Amino acid sequence: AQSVWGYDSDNGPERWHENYPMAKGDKQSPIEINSKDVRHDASLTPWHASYDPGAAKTILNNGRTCRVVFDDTFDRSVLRGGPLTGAYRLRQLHLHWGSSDDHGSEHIIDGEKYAAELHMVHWNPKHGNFAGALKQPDGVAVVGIFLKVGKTPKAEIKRILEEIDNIKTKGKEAPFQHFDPSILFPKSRDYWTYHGSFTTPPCEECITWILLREPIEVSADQMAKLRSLSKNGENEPVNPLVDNWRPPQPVKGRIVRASFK
Ligand code: GRE
Ligand code: ZN
Repeated sequence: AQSVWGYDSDNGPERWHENYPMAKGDKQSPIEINSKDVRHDASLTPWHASYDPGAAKTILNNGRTCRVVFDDTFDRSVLRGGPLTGAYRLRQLHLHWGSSDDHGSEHIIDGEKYAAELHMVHWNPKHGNFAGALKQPDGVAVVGIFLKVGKTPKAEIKRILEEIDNIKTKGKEAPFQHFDPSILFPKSRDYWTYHGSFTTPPCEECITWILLREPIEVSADQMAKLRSLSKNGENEPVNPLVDNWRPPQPVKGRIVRASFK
């Protein structure tokens, strides 16, 4: 079996199950969503995020993604409503992206792949801590936001991209404070929801996905900036960090619900 998982042919998604058998489970993510198979659910209420800009701590490159980490030691930045019961605490956000603008998202909507997908990861404090939440079906809630290259780029993502030069290589970390990630939300709160998993090993099946229908726009330059991150450590040969997405997994009878008609 491969020593460390990644996205290359020798350690990529097709081989994750060798070390992480859950990767072949019945509730894996991402999935392909087809509007014709989605069930509108009028009982799905709106979701609300109440984020404290003071909870943002650091930004880092772990060689597989770029992640912003938040203080989750108390209920300071929380997500509630929608398909969720109770308040879930924001722990981190990160992105998945491609090597060109025509692919990079993990979820696929009616055949459409977006240039990137942003994941805001929250956990249910009734399970005590994050590790405990990963073992529970209602342990984690992820808001997924699609990024699309367009003419009216969202200025708010600049804050994250500005830091990229400071975390170019694997293992680099920089302070990232006073940031309210709700500035990244699109106008519409419409969403799809289903039960699935982490899209990275061990692929625990503990996630209530809340995927936002409206993508946010970024510029081609902004996407290029994201692709300038490296998988390699400092003073190692350059290996661009791109195509850190998992392909769609079997739906296996799961129903995707929509908050909108
Ligand atoms: C990831 O590592 O990509 C990830 C998480 C948590 C939830 C979803 C997800 O770390 O894709
Ligand atoms: Zn993710």
